[in-house]
Amino acid sequence: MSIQSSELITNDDGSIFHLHLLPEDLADTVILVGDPGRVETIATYFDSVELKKSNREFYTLTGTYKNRRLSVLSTGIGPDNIDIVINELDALVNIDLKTKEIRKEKRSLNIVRIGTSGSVQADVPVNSFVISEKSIGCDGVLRFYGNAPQVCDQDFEKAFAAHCQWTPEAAHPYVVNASPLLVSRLHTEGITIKGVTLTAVGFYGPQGRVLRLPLAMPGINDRITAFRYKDYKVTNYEMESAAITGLCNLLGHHAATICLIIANRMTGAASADYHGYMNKLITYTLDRLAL
Ligand code: R1P
Repeated sequence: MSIQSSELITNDDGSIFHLHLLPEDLADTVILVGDPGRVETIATYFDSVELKKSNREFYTLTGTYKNRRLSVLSTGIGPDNIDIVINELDALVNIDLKTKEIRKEKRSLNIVRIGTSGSVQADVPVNSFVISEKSIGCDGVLRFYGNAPQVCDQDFEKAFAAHCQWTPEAAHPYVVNASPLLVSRLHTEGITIKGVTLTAVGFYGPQGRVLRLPLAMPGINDRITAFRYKDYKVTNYEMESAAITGLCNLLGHHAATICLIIANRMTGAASADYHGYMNKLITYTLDRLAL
């Protein structure tokens, strides 16, 4: 049965609606970044570039790094864009865009987000590299998918919401696991930290920042920092990891996030060399993916 055109929109050239990509444009390993400028930064390390396509905040570049074909794609900021990006990446490999029929043979992509992030633990300092072994989504994205509970750690969710006194009016947190294969490929003892990443739906109130407006959950960041579940504690805040991981788990792709800590919300420290450390994180991640 084919999917209706209104549900899976393609452009005149046959490309997918927002990303403007054709199936052949995409490598099996896709690096996601927030900033379109970071796509160019990553490409400076590539041996060759075969394709550049952009639409709105979505800029895709495909090339090779140490002979491995890779695509790099910018998502812009936030989990709403992630819903578009992951569904369209999946459609490119698992749906025939001409007939709009789901392919019988499914393909799995490796999807790795390289991002920036704020630490919520004093012992996770600025300039460290954190791999999100688990992600807590406070963005609501996964809640719109019927089979989401199958990929969620519901005991962790309950413990987190109870400890943090989470207000029911805010999207209820969901907890999802990164691909163990990608986590072990990206992790090096002494270089990276495995942690739990909190994915917020905004940058200010949703991450406990107060400028002129009061918070619905005052003191939330202190409770998040103090929360413990088994051996886990929340390490960092960003805005995309949980939606990427949750959607990839539902669709059968492998996902992981690795972030540079650029600020520490507990100590008030900020990185004095953000771009230098981001370049180190990029080359570190590319080398691990090229293995
Ligand atoms: C907020 O400033 C943005 O920076 C972080 C957040 O997740 C959010 O997208 O990540 P990126 O540097 O990857 O965009």
